[in-house]
Amino acid sequence: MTEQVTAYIGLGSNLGDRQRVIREALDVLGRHDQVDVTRVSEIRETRPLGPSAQPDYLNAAAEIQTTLTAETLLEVMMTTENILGRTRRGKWGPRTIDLDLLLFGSEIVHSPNLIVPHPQMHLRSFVLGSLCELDSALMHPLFGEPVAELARRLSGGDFALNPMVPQLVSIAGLIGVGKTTLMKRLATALDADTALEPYDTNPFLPGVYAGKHELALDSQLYFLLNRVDQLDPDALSPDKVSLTDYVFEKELIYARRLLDPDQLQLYERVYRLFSERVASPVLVIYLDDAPEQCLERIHQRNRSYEQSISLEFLESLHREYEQLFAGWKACPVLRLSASQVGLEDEAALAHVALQVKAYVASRDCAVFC
Ligand code: A4P
Ligand code: MG
Repeated sequence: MTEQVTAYIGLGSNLGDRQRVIREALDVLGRHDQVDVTRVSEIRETRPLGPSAQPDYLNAAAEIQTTLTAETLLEVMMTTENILGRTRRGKWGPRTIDLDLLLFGSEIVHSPNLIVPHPQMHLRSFVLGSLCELDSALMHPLFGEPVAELARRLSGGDFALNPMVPQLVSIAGLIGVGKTTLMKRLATALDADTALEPYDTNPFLPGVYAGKHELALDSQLYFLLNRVDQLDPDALSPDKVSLTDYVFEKELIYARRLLDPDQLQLYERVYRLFSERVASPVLVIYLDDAPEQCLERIHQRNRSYEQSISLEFLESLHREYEQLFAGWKACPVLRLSASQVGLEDEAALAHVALQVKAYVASRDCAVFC
């Protein structure tokens, strides 16, 4: 018999008497003499992740104490599913009961039958919400982050790893915050492709910064078309992670700041046409810092045409970025403060790289993808 461990199990049902099946699953688990069900979250109704033509789910999470090993616990969970007459229609199709082993103490397991922590729990609000209810400070042992932080990154959404789309990770944040530096360092750590912001090839940009307002539309269109080329799904690697040091939506933020109303109207029409063609990121890294700090870096790096940028301009951009990511539903947002990933801090970078890997699909994630 092994030492007592606190583990967390996710329960889901979207066929039959969902409430009753979840209660029965908890009863059956609790009757095992090496399993104690100590706490159960609320049972909540959730929209199906995956094929949408199936009934809504009921989901919950349970905290248990057990002296079983993780492997044996999984067997007990599968037997429980069978006792309850689990039926399942296809991969990610409707099922009477599904039991997932989410966490097993702080153990990290990677065997052919079992992966713990559950490899997609950090992508699912319906899992993290229930865990937060039980203990929002509960640590995810691989991420070294509390489940409340992982939940915040999802803004209530549920996501799935999908190796069939480009694994685009976009880094966003203010001018001078350190996006490009972070991108290059991450590219090495992840063996990723990069697409650099074409700021130094934009022939109109120095003029715009120097106050030539009539060049603003040209400059914005130049950036837009470059990004459309870079984010063409067919141009992005099917095998590697692709990193960019911008999000496509940034273009609208800048356009609203820099264009007059007639220019903006025209620009928005072009923007909308192209926005449907570009790849969406599977993860955004929002690198944040105080506008004052960014201005200091802009002065330090001393690109002549940037020296007229004011603190007010950076502050208003900052507000726009905050607003953009407060309501961002398209993918998880990993928020980092620039001081967290300091230039020389290799351990901090490795920690970020490890987390990024968990949000991108790889060819070897066949069990769960
Ligand atoms: N396996 C490996 N690690 C684990 C683990 N930590 N917990 C292996 C459980 N099983 C694990 O599982 C397939 C194999 O995964 C098992 O043989 C086990 O050895 P399964 O339960 O037989 O298959 P499944 O449930 O069809 O697939 P999977 O990948 O478990 O699906 P999920 O992740 O459970 O997703 N939407 C909402 N709103 N709520 C839901 O609960 N659930 C799913 C299914 C889809 N959409 C949903 C929900
Ligand atoms: Mg399952």
